[in-house]
Amino acid sequence: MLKVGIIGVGAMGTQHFLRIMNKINGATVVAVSDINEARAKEVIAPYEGVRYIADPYALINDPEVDAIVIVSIDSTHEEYCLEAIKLGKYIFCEKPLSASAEGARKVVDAEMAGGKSLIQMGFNRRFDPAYEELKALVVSGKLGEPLVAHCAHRNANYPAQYDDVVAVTGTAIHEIDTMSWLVGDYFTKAQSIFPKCSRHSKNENLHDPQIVMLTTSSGMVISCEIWTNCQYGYDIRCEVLCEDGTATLPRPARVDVCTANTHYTGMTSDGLGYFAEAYDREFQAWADACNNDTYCAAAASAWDGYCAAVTTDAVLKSQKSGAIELVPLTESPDFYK
Ligand code: ISE
Repeated sequence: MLKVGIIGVGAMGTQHFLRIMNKINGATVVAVSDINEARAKEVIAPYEGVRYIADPYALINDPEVDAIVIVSIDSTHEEYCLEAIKLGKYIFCEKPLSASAEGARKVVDAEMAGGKSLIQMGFNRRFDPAYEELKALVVSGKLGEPLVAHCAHRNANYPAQYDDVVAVTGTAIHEIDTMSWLVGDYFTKAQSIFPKCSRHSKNENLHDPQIVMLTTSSGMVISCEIWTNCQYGYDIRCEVLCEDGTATLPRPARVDVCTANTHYTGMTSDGLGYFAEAYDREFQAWADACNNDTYCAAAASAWDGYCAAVTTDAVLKSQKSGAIELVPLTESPDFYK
């Protein structure tokens, strides 16, 4: 039984805690750390034997803890990964790997120096059945070479502090990792475009929606619309244009209603619920890999986390310059192949 320690039990960390306790075979949570002690204690209260450890470093070093789940604030991911790598413990790290490409590189270098792949990144869409099907079709070559893709990532409503930086490092980063995985290529150019801003944008530091344009090393162009306060629901779209046809991500099945000369299908605003199956599958894959003392090849690695950070850095640079920025990426080192 894999004994897990979780750092951070906010909305997503709590869901990960409950998922491991109730749905994942071969894993259980033995310790939780969070700056909000009262909240952490409330989350673990119904579960016997789960300890609250105030200091995240003490949790990582705790002898009972075999593996760490990092769901704390973004700026802390890098330091907790580095500490767990020192101890050779397996890590599940929510995105981003670090707040900067430089920091992400430090983590990759430390992991390579230790000689063992320890980090699985929380890029959950790699475990979503709809995305898996789309990728399988695109890589099968049945539709010919992929040329262009259009993605949209829409959240119903975001907290007032969400700004242009988090819209990239927290939201656009999903499109960045997903598309690089889907087409099996890395990015060489990135550009940020700010269209006319919606009146629903909650502060002057958020241009909502915004467009991120990406070019891959093979020349594919990918447009990503990032809209964090679209109001109407959680909506994820992806269409890939190939030489001999197009492939589009299906939307989740919902009841189809006809009434009063209207025809509609419902939708959700809950992003965690939308991808619940993907989260379950990524955690089961992680627990199985840790229990077999191996690494889950289907998951995103620290190198993927690094590539995403280099790309988001270039997008942030373009937000300021307005220009197309180079993404300084290369093929992955052999360690990650
Ligand atoms: C959040 O962190 C997620 O991971 C969600 O999937 C995404 O939709 C949201 O924009 C992010 O803030």
